Amino acid sequence: MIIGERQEMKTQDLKKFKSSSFLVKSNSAISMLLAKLEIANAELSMKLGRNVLINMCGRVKTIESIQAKCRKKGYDATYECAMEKINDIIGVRGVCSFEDDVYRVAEVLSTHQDLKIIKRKDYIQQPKNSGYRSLHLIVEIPIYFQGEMQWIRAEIQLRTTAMDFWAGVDHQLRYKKGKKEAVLIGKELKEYSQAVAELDRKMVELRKRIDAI
Ligand code: 0O2
Repeated sequence: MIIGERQEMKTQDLKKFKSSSFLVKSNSAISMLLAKLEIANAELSMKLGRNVLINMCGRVKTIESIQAKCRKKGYDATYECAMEKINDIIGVRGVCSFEDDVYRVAEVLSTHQDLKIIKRKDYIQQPKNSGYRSLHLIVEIPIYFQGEMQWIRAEIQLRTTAMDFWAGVDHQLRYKKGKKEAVLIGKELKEYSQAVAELDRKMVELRKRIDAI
């Protein structure tokens, strides 16, 4: 297959993504991962005396977005290939006020025996070219369905409120890619990513001073 060649998903593959079993397993994985974030938050809140995760959410990637990612990456637009190669078909996000708490949440999750951490991508220490910053964990979680256990892959994105704000604005810009102004705005947004990193650093310092009072 030629990379970038436009491929539409066949009916049989679309059916698999729309099937009840796919949706039940995916939504179960999201519920389990959100529960894990809740538990990590409770544990850290108890220890630190403050709420650590201030927002969490989850979603199953839309079929359109799965198809677009297959096209972009040059993968076959089949159910099997997408499930094997795309890590974020199932995704949850946890948002913290402070950058050091992002790592605390990841640390607590790494102690959960029923969560396999397959890959850790630290875009906070090494931001993406766009300026995107977040900590990503590619994980597998066991899901029991119809008498069988299956490890389901998912992506956990952990970030601060400031990183989340930045990523939201950048996401809007992505839909305008190809337009002349978008390049200029992208450059400006990259500069603001550094300002966001600086703000995150200052906020941790401020919190430490508050804690010390
Ligand atoms: P969306 O918006 O979620 O549909 P790889 O794991 O290396 O095979 P992948 O999955 O592209 O490839 O990994 P990467 O780069 O870690 O990106 C995973 C997700 O992180 C993206 O999913 C986005 O949600 C988010 N992300 C990565 N880079 C950026 C960025 O520059 N800006 C913003 N706003 N988000 C980013 P999707 O499917 O690309 O997008």
